[in-house]
Amino acid sequence: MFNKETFKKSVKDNVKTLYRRTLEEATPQQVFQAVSYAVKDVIIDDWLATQKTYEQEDPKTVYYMSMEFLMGRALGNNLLNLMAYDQVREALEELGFDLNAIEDQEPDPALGNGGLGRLAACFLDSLATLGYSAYGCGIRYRYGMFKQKIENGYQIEVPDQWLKDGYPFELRRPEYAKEVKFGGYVRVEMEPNGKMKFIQENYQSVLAIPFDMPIVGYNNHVVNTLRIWDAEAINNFQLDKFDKGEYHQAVEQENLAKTIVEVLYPNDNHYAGKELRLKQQYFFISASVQAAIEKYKKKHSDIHKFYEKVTFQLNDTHPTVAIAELMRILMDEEGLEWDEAWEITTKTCAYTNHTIMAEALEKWPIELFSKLLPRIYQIIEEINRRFIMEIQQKYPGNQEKIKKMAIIYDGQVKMAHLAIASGYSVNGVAKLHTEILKNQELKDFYEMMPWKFNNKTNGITQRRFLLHGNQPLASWVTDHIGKEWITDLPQISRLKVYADDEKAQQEFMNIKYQNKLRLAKYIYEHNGIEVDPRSIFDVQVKRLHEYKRQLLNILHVMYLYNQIKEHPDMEFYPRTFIFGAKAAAGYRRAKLTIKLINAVADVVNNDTSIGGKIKVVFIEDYRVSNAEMIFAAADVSEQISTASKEASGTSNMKFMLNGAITLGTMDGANVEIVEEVGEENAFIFGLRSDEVIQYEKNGGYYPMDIFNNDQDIRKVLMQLINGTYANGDMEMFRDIYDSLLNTKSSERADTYFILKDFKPYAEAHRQVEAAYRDEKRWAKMAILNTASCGKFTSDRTIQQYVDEIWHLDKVQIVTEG
Ligand code: 26Y
Repeated sequence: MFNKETFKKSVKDNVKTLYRRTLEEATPQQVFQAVSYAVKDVIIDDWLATQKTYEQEDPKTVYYMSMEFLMGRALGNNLLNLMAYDQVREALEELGFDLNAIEDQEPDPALGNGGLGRLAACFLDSLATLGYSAYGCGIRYRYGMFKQKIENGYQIEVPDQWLKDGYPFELRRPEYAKEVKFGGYVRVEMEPNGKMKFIQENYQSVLAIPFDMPIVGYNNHVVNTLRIWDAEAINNFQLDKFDKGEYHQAVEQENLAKTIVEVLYPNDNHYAGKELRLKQQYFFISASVQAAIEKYKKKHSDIHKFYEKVTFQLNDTHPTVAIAELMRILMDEEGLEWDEAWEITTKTCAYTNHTIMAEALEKWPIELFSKLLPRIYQIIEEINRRFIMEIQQKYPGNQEKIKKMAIIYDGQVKMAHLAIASGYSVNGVAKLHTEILKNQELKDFYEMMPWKFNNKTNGITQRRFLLHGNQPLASWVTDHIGKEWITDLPQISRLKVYADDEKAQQEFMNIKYQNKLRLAKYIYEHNGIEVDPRSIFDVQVKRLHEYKRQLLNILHVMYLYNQIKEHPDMEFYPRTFIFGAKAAAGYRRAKLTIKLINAVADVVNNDTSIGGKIKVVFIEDYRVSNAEMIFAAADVSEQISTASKEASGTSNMKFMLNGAITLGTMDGANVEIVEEVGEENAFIFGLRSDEVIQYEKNGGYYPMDIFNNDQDIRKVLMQLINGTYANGDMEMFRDIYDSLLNTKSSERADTYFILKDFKPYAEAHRQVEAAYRDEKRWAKMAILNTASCGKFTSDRTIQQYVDEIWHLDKVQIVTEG
């Protein structure tokens, strides 16, 4: 149990032992470290108790395999889940410190890109809170997602040195190290009993060292583990190798270990085919699968029943080599026959698909794959051979099917096909997404194996994104309906009775105003821009990608600005357009879009003639920690992806939870958000997914018609190439102009239907403005959004994974005191 005085003493002692200083002499970072070690001390007891309970009760365990875990800061969240936040705040006050300021000292662990990585983090929070035995398995990247600096309007990537002061919430576990082998060749030996034995030889090895991070459940003493793997050279440089002529191999092994976990690939939804990425994948998967089997064997003698106690969830195709690695260990090390190993593997592995865009699909060239992972490749070849036989049996003589469905085809290993053929479950992440998978992208697979396909609409944890991120609103909600929403979000619908209550409306909007003030202050401090907290805060924060259409948003801002300049007396409710987005380092058009946003901001923000009616803000280095504050302050949530392209989206849910109103297309989970809150409490516009798909089948549409017929749009587009936002430089934004209209390039003009949706988007914005002018109407809509978000808790999502895919056993932790 938590004790304030013991805690204070522990903080003081930690500063002394860690830094040989008194609290008064310690730097803020040192205080953060000392506080965090004191918190870790409290966590450790529950961590031990949890692991002991798991040992005794032996529940089925899910291993959530993911290249990405976008955790965000741990200190505040851990304190809330431990129910110790207020006491620690008081304790620190008594010591002369402000908990918020100490929380701000924590690096923001960003071992992920965007939605997929953050989903993994929300899932871990829900698994622990619901009392399920779970491991997160990932990579301990030395450098996580880069820090973004904006210089002269351009994005600059700066390395994220999140480990430079040491990370207090991790625990190194060298006793669980595993060897991972790359390259070489496979020698086949015949055993006396006539069995074939496959031996990898002349390989390079890396030692995988696990670091464990505690995942604290809310108010239940459950502490699960996120296990991320670091790489070390297997035997420190051996001089004698020099004499044996193995000098090169020794150096290479050393280098491999150093580079393998060096950095997270900053690509989101875009496959680049880099060999190092495949090394990363096999590295953490081999170590994780070995660890899972070792743990299972400690308690169980019959490996055939592995799947009764263990399940692997593959977060997209990135961890899909787990299928072949499990087969390898079961056959080559446990001595099982193919059929036995196959039964276990196909009952253990399940796959989540997060995208339907072709450019995000992982396909490895055979050459590269078989050289790096010779034994794994053999196994995949055999899986492929048998799978093709199955296809032939089901569709005799149908070569088309084989061409479309084979795992290995055209010189490539197709990871999605491997995952679907070998797993017991394939799920999409929102209703619409799953339907598109079944009826379009994965149609052939669905027809052959319909029972594998299911939907699990994404969710988010209300504990980080309301309880921690928006404490004033969290308290208000609790004051009105009690605190059950913290672990049972659908309870939040009990706020609906307050939607028309004037006092409640005022309180709700006043909290929003306070949060807007907080964000305005942050913007002033970081951007030097003064924004009016009474203006509409219209926010789009997410990775920068063409399909997410930040370009549509900023083109519309350019249009509004033209309108105000042309009609200075027109009615206009002041608006603050807030953007936050990182672009993949090599994604030129995305980076140019950031420049455009900043260029428009420069012109508009400094034009005194418009009397501050529009402000444009690009928030530098959008990440989990500032996201929490941004959601809390938003009035309007921009969710404007081209319909059919956004698998789910999850920021849409975080905005809704915080009382922002969705301005969006009928895409991803927006569809379900509208279903929950009602169409009258959202602003929906644009092409529907079936319309987009239809256009695509017909080779697109003619944006030039729109350009020719609409002078407002034409004016905005011309401003891209007449230097309006580029100090007279007519070339700076030409690529963007070309992408929308051009017929000369190989890509289709306006692939993402920006011009097609432009006018409907502008109309939706006019409706937003009208609704906002009516204060009561807006307050009601805002309350109803918060009150209707119950479905979008990751607790619900996880419960569905448990009930319909994993079938885990629930556990209760009994503690003394
Ligand atoms: C192959 C590779 C470079 C790659 C790396 C990262 C491919 C994809 C990704 C990340 C994908 C991602 O974040 N997808 C998002 O997953 C969210 C959680 O399911 C969805 O809400 C969101 O719509 C989807 O874009």
